[in-house]
Amino acid sequence: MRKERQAVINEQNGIFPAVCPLDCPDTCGLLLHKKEGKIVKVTGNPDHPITKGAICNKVRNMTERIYDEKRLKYPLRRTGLKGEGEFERITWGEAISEITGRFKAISQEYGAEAILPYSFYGNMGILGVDGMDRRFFNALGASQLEQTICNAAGTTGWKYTMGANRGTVPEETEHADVIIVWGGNIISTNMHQVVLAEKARKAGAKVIVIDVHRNRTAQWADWFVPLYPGTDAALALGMMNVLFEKSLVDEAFLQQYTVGHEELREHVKDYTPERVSLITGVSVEDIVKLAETYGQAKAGYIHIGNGLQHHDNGGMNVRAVACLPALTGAWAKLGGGASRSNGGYASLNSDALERPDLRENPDARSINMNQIGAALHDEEQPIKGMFVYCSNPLVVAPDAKRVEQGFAREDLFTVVHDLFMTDTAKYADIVLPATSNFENTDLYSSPWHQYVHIQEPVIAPLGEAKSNVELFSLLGQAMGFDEAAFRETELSMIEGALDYPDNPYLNGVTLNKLKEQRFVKLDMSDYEQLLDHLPTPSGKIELYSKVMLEAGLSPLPVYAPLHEGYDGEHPAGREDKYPLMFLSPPNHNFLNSTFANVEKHQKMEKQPMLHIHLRDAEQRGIEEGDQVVVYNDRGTYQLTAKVGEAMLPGTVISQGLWWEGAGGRQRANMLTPDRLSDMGRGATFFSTTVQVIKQEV
Ligand SMILES: Nc1nc2c(c(=O)[nH]1)N[C@H]1C(S)=C(S)[C@@H](COP(=O)(O)OP(=O)(O)OC[C@H]3O[C@@H](n4cnc5c(=O)[nH]c(N)nc54)[C@H](O)[C@@H]3O)O[C@H]1N2
Ligand SMILES: Nc1nc2c(c(=O)[nH]1)N[C@H]1C(S)=C(S)[C@@H](COP(=O)(O)OP(=O)(O)OC[C@H]3O[C@@H](n4cnc5c(=O)[nH]c(N)nc54)[C@H](O)[C@@H]3O)O[C@H]1N2
Ligand code: SF4
Ligand SMILES: [Mo]
Repeated sequence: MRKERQAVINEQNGIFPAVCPLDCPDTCGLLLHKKEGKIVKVTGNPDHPITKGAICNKVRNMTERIYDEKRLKYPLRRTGLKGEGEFERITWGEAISEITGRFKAISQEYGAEAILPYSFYGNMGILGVDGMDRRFFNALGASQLEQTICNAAGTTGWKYTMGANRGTVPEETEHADVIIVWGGNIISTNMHQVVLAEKARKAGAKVIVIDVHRNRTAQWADWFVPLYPGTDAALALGMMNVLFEKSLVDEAFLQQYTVGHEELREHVKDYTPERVSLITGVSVEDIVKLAETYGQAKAGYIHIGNGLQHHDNGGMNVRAVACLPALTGAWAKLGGGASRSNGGYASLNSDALERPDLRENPDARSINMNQIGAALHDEEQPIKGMFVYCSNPLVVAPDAKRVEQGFAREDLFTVVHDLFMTDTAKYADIVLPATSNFENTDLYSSPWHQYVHIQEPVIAPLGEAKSNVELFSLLGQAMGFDEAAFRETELSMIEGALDYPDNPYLNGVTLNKLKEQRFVKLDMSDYEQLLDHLPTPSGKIELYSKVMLEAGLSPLPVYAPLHEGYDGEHPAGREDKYPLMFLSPPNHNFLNSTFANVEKHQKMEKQPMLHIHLRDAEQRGIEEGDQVVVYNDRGTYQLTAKVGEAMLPGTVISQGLWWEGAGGRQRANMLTPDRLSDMGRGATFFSTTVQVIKQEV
């Protein structure tokens, strides 16, 4: 491993192929331009069949982050109070021995389940986040983390219907003639889907955006349909009502490929356009027009975003939308169908990667990452040790004040491994410097397209930074775990991950090919028969799901109002002390909390803003540019008002996960609830109500 790494790194100048490591569906092919041992420019790789040389502004400016002077270069030990950010430099040897010493002591006194890893996908490299790290925590016997902060609700709702995370592949979508972008801001979050949709549009397709916010994508679309937050299931059911009423359904398709269409046909009679209009805020005419436009399409494609599923009823929202292409038979048309995540095509050998066999306590307790604040307050089964990597929970997890209070506990031993001194890292006892992805070897697949990538180091680690793989391998050995698994090289781990006969899509994807070509397409020969053997209990699209019934859910899609939030059918709520719904989706120039601390990206994004409707602003004496305070019982968030009509009255929106250490004033998640969604125990960030007042100066 060492030799190969050296060979690449020593090549001082030139252009090196790479892959974008960020938690973004596009997984772009990149080119790194190197001069005198430094990356001086990042461009798109024109040879990449899907991303074709185009990349976003965030990553075009990636060198600003890689070489940011604020990057952590050495291990640190806290000297000040938790949260103060005062640390001293220590050696790796000291860091490792302190961590292993403390973990051993905690295990002895409280059991290893008192230690909790907290990670997400700050770097999508699979070896570092679903590989060596898992081996370490498995062998340690630590508590397990339910990683449900992103799309768990939607995944579950989709899987009840379609069986697996496999939908329409991107290349096909340029053949669609009606494209519905439902709860996704793809201009900012999936830019190459926009390129494909634009191609379709040139050939006559219509693009419709269904969203609570006239975001960048809605501004680009042919038709923007605004609705009240969390009412998507009602809208989808209203469309189904019209599709059945007007005989715009494909009866032959329903017969052959679905179960439960007769039950659904009866059931949606309750969702008349009149009732659905009241719930959603979409006019009766628009509901009918939407259903007709979709029902009459030759090949209707629905892109299901993340927005509609970050709600109390998020699973059902996605479940309901996922039923639509089955009604019209769009699945059978080139370009038609739907996709939410296509990650299921590239599923890897997770047993080989994560080695669950190293765990002696497979029933170890599991903690939901959305409820980390509450878990850190649990006195009966206390968490005594935390290991945070590839995540920034103080900024990204809901109910941030409780999270912060939890991390502030003096009796909690916390390690954070990151590239930067994040708001979370300031609460750590030990902070460890992480390499950027361009400094390591790792394997990347895309949740959207069907190419698998390898990344090998293009520059040497900055300072004393170590990759996740190197770190957890070191820690494992220092703990005395003598299994060979802790000495395996990255390349050997990649071979293990790809050796997975259970997934025929991986046929022919090998380490050798990856090393030669940098990215390799999955074997998609099974794709044509996708609908013939869906991994649902019936093998068909389940419009009625017995499994849901067994899980205590409605077997047919239904609309349920949010716990905290209003729709037209529940107008009394509007008298409440928190009369506005607050949504905090991603912004254009950050990637979750990443880049929020990079000056260049901050400048591109300007400042944290609150979009507020003219009517709601007038009622509060708020004008454009005013400083406002958004608050509820959980916390406060200070923002600058942007007054307009970008959403229905009653909804306010602030994009982007700003953080305090990066110049933000408080954080969006100070306001968000840690309730779990109806399915998949997912996050409910967007099911929040608030009040807004003008800040007196
Ligand atoms: N630039 C950029 N790109 C990113 C990210 C980023 O932070 N910045 N994050 C990445 C990650 S991890 C993810 S998961 C994806 C997420 O990307 P998307 O799938 O685009 O999802 P979101 O941006 O969370 O939300 C999309 C839209 O849903 C809307 N929305 C909120 N509630 C509702 C609702 O109830 N109904 C409907 N119909 N719409 C609603 C929001 O207003 C927003 O416009 O993006 C990835 N790409
Ligand atoms: N209010 C609100 N909250 C949200 C969302 C929202 O829309 N609104 N979106 C949610 C969603 S969809 C998601 S996916 C989560 C994302 O939550 P996270 O995954 O936690 O957020 P990121 O900012 O992507 O990454 C976290 C950290 O990983 C670090 N990192 C990068 N590479 C490496 C590495 O190789 N090793 C180590 N050790 N660290 C590394 C980065 O520097 C960064 O600090 O946030 C969720 N939170
Ligand atoms: S963040 Fe997304 S669009 Fe930007 S380079 Fe990475 S994969 Fe491509
Ligand atoms: Mo996400």
